[in-house]
Amino acid sequence: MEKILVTGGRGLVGAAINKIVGSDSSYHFTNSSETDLYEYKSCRELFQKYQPTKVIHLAANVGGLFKNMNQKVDMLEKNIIINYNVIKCSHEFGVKKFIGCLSTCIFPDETVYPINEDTLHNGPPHSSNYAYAYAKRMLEIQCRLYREQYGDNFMCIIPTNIYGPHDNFNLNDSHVIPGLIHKCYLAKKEEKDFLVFGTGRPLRQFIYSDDLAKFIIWLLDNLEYNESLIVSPDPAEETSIGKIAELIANEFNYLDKLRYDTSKSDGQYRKTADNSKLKKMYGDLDLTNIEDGIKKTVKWFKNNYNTCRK
Ligand code: NAP
Ligand code: GFB
Repeated sequence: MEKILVTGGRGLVGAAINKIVGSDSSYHFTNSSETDLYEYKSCRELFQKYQPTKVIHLAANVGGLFKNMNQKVDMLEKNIIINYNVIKCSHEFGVKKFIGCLSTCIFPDETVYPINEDTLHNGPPHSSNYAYAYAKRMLEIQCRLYREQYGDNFMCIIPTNIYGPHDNFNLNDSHVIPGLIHKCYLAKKEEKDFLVFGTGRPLRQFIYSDDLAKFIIWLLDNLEYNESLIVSPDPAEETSIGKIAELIANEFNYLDKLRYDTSKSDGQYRKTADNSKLKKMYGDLDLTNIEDGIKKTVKWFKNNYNTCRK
């Protein structure tokens, strides 16, 4: 009998997976109110209770550029602790498939673009998020060591920037899309400028959470595959922050009040990722385009304003 444990189960990605498989009783979606994964004892009790055969490990201390710049110690320590606990328990309880989550932002800043899965450790990450980046790189190392020493089927996916319903819309800690959606909503309500940080020039590849969820579920059944895998749109789908800001402003009919605060950091200019390994395995990715994804996310935010994370 399969038992699939999803850590971070009520977050952006966890909620997207739940939407697809929620009625399937073989899945258990855990969260911090059920188990604090910083505590090894609590983590072990969770595994003891559910005896998972597969694990989708999403739980992490997550945030956008400004949270990463301002909370480096937490971003390193909390992520290292969570990952250590979950992987150690996954081995102890004989989990036969483990999928952890890295990010395209943890790759070397000075590298040949587009990045691919083999370049992860070829240089230091960008200064803005090196704490989170090194914690995530240790996740990849830990999975690799368990594969080499014990033959465990532990792997990592490497998503690019993710967005969609159930994201964290907090103005200080969030990623750019939820942050700008919340900002534009408030600016229009208070008849103020819609202030976008930085120059708007940096480039990003964005993947809608429902699309990422589809690939994670597909990978779960692929027991043989256990190497790191980039999950992103094509490099040509790179979008500027300025274009994102305009798409969001248009959803609120507020383009004329869009302004830039260039005193704020742009962070990494680009982190273009090569998704050819995924395309070779999966075929047509059939991704949600950025216009539709933002439209759906803005609609969800407006409909869930009172209860969403902000
Ligand atoms: P998220 O919405 O913040 O969800 C992360 C979840 O982790 C939260 O829901 C939280 O649960 C849980 N968590 C945090 N600390 C915990 C603890 N001590 N014990 C138990 N649970 C804890 O993040 P996400 O965007 O879904 O990210 C999922 C994964 O993708 C993460 O590993 C992240 O690093 C990775 N990733 C994200 C992005 C992105 O752009 N969002 C890009 C690349 C990779 P509660 O809600 O119950 O507190
Ligand atoms: O999603 P984001 O915060 O993180 O995007 P990164 C930052 C980019 O959006 C910068 C611009 O160019 C910012 O100047 N931006 C403009 C804003 N206005 C805002 C705003 O109101 N909020 C935010 N957050 N950005 C993260 C990594 O990098 O990527 C994390 O730091 C994580 O570790 C994530 O991996 C996926 O894409 O720059």
